[in-house]
Amino acid sequence: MLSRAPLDIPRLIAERRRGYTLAAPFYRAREIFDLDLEVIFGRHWIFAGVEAELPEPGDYTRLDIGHLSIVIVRGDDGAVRAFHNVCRHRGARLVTQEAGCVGKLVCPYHQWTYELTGELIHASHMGEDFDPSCHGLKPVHLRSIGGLIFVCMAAEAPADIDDLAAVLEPRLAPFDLRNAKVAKQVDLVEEGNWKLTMENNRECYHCAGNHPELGQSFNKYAVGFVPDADDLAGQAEAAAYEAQVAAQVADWEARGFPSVAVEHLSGRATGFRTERIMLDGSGESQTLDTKAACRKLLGGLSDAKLGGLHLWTQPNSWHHFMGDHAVTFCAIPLDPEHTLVRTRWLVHKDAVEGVDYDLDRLTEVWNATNAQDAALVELAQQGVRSPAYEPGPYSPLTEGLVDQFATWYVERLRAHLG
Ligand code: 3BY
Ligand code: FES
Ligand code: FE
Repeated sequence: MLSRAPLDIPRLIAERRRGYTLAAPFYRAREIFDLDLEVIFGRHWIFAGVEAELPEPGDYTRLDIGHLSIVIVRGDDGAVRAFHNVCRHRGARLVTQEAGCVGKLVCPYHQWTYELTGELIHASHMGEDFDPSCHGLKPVHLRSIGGLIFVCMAAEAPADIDDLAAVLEPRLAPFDLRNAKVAKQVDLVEEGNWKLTMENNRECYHCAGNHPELGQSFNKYAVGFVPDADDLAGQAEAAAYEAQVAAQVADWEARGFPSVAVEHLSGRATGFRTERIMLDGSGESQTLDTKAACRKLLGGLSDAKLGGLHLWTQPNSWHHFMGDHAVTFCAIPLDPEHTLVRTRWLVHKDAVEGVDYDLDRLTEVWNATNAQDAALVELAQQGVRSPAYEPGPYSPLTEGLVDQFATWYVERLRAHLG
């Protein structure tokens, strides 16, 4: 049998050069994938979904990340909680459906029954000495920030989630996402490592060549493009755009919509970046004609021309919040070379399909863009499988956020390994 020396992960981490893509094993090796689950997904705040998918008490969703499985459920008191999806009897998987609505959580194996608060309320034949109060479901940390659900499976969760909450709550408040509804959810499995999915998301270097639909609603300058030093026409165009942005941002801020960029992407456990960017055309939405896709605006908004509030979080999400709808994206590693990208489109809870919005029009830009991104991620994965692959340089002009992602990732592994 062929034997292979174990991967020297600390050496691979030490050898990572800032400004360069990661070495191939980071995108391929089972050992590193397992470490990613343990350290990155097991100990950091992960974007898990939205409150809007759990409108009623008893509504739950299951989220599997590798061998980790959690259930997120709304209690009778209206609070949303998360638990490890592991029965406290003999450890069976408790919730087997992806989503549903229940009165109690009942284990299919021997019917141990848990309250929606995790408390064990029924376990037959366990004898007199059995103490149900010691056998409640194991809780998972959960924070809802403006209706976005973040979970952390570590015993002690990183405290800097507070910074994300402080920045984001006021930005998201006008959209009232807790009372929105999920108009559509689409799951897409990308044929690539989760880090290639995230790297692809963190740059728009690829947008001009690949995203004609997305290109209708925002241009390269809106997402960090910087022209080369000798491109004088580009420099002038960028300067004109910057002036327009400054005026627009000042107007938004004056009207009570925080918009300036806030960036804490690396050097901390809970990395994030947010900025309200200008949209092209009528400036309302990421639709083919740049006009609102939903007639009923989110929250109590009266003006759709609010640009797009972007949010990027390490390690696994990105979002666009507009006056008429919001789109959230959640990346979940499936195995070293496959990643689930779950996209949710949110509209006002009273918006009626076919009356206030047309589902195809609402979803067409990002359905097209996601398919294009999936094809690019697959190409990248195919490339890193070749022995000819070696870490390549990120563009200092347009791929700064990609470098921040890779840097954050390596920092977190380094912090864990000591
Ligand atoms: O969704 C994003 O945030 C980035 C920027 C534009 C393209 N890309 C998918
Ligand atoms: Fe759940 Fe037995 S394993 S009731
Ligand atoms: Fe893309």
